[in-house]
Amino acid sequence: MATEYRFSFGPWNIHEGADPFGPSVREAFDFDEKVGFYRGLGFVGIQFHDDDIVPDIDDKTHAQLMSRTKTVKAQLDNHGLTPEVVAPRLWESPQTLDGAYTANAATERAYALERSKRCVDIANEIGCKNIVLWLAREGTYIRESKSSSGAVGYILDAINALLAYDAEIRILIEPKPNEPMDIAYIPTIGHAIGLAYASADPGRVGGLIESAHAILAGLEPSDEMGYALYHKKLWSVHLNDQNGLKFDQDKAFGSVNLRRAFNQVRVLEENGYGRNGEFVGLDVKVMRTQPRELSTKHLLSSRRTFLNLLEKVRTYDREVAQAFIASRDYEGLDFYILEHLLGK
Ligand code: 3MF
Ligand code: MG
Repeated sequence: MATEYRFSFGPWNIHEGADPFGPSVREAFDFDEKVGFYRGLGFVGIQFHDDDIVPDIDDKTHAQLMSRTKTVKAQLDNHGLTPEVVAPRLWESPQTLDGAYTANAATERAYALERSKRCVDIANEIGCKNIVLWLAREGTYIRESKSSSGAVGYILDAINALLAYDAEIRILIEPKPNEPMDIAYIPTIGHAIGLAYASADPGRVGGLIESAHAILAGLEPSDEMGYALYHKKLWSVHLNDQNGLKFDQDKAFGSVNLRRAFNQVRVLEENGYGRNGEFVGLDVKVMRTQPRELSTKHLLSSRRTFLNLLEKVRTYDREVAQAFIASRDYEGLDFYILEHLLGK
């Protein structure tokens, strides 16, 4: 039976176009409008930051968090949407200037853990077991400011504390090698999976791979995915594209390198990704030049590109490929794939 893929994105993927050099260029869609777009674009899953669900979390009581979460849950039910993941936003508070779990100040590390526990409470209330940790500020601008070995211990302590806080949640580490930090402590999926095995409950710690983050680490995203799939730890993906080593671009999936995108789809498909309920998540940004009423096209096209490439994965002739492999004619295989992708 062919996998029926389910797709997700986060509300931040519909945005106003601000970048570090210029302000917003489009009026925002409010959250209610955004949740209304999902089904029409072909998406059934929604990714969240904790404060996408409850704005200004730090100023609210537990009762207020739960009440706002219930409202959002009702909206999701109305639209037939599943909350795929919830991620604590640990990079905007004045208390995470020096990192979150790895801040040098104990009070700041305590804040980060407390905020993460609130994220778990929100996830529970909305009916989601997947907590994503994008370790945005766990790293350094200069090496001498922290202990790199000690930092690993701090991150692991936080993960273990969250596993102990809730017996059901799973933690998905989303590695990224840089930005906002000069250098991050958990730059690749190999690092993340090392932490998973060192944790108090390895079966509940896995990863989320973003294509652009792997590319920024100088790595091939499909191989990174294969590595995590072997360990049965690829629990989500953020598909997108990236034009070389520069700022994190979050371009539409396949828009820079179609063959690299083809190989991500191939590895997911060949390893049964999605059969245990995993979503095909996107993390894409629309171009700053795009008019507001056309500012969801990157989502539509990224999903369509996945499906178009899926057809290419399902229709390339394995016997032909196998014959090239058996005779070690990789030049032949290379050209066969190119012609297949070009529809020849
Ligand atoms: C940063 C990212 C983030 C994370 C998101 C979920 C804005 O490079 O990719 O998206 O995916 O915060 O943790
Ligand atoms: Mg991402």
